[in-house]
Amino acid sequence: MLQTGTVYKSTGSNYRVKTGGVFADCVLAGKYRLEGVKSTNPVAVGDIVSLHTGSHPAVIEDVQERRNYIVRRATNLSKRTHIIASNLDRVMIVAAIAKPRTSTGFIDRILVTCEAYNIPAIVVFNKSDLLDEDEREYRDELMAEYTFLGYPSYASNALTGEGTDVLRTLLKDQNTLIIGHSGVGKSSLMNRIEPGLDLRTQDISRKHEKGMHTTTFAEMHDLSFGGTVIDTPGVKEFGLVRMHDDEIGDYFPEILKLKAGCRFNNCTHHNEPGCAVQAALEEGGIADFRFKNYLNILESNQYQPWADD
Ligand SMILES: Nc1nc2c(ncn2[C@@H]2O[C@H](COP(=O)(O)OP(=O)(O)OP(=O)(O)O)[C@@H](O)[C@H]2O)c(=O)[nH]1
Ligand SMILES: [Mg+2]
Ligand SMILES: [Zn+2]
Repeated sequence: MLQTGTVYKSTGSNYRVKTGGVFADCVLAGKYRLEGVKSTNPVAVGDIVSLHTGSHPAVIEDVQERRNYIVRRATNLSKRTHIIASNLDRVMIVAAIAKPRTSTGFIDRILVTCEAYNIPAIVVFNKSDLLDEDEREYRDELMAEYTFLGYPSYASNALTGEGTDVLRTLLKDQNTLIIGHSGVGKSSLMNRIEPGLDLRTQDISRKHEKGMHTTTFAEMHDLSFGGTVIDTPGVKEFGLVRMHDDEIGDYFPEILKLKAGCRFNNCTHHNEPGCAVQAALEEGGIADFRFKNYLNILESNQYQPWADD
């Protein structure tokens, strides 16, 4: 019998799919194993699939077209892409100013990907208890800028629960992807918001072991108050897929807004004459760090292989 279900977890060879209120362990039909060339994972968490439940394990026969997805290159300069999750209502980037530090370059690469698929994004600066006065001031500046740009930003402390009430209201009845570096407290935050989840978090005694991921696979969890969250293993870098040079600015809302004033309609706002973005930059109308991150993405874009080469 063919049933429809949602992928909650994938280990690469096995899939946990929720169908009709129960979970089924599944494998992929052969055709997907052959087709999975461009993407390292033809089936991702969040996918809606058709499955045969008559056999053990059940077999995933088909994947419905994705409403949207978050993709990154599997490794640096790799043509292969990895779909982190699909069919999302929101992306929640969890960042930390320190221990471990999250750069704005990393945040902005994820935001560019969210913009490309029109997925609303928020930024949560966790570990607020670890900040000194200067760091707190810096954090507040970043929060104000991102909120101004349309990415509401929040401060939190997963150990005390400070700042988590508002996050709970944002997660309610939505499918939210949680993403960020390893150790920023993604799983700890989820445990605070929904104590029943009881996700594994990093042992304090292991905190200096680099490259250790406490969460090892992306996994979707139901929230008792409605909605789902997808907790993911920390990502060190977020490799973008290749874009057209003059497309990148469209994924920076403040640049997109000015683009109509540029002399050339394919302006990359780099060194073209009559550029409205350059003019705004000189007058302080665009945050320096955002423009720097834009230029970095523009500059590295030429070295990226097209995903579908
Ligand atoms: N001081 C402080 N420590 C925190 C906070 N949030 C989490 N931690 C600690 O930071 C460590 C990492 O937390 P995790 O929740 O495992 O981090 P993660 O982002 O899920 O990491 P990965 O699963 O590896 O991607 C744990 O020891 C937590 O107890 C916070 O707000 N303040
Ligand atoms: Mg985790
Ligand atoms: Zn321009």
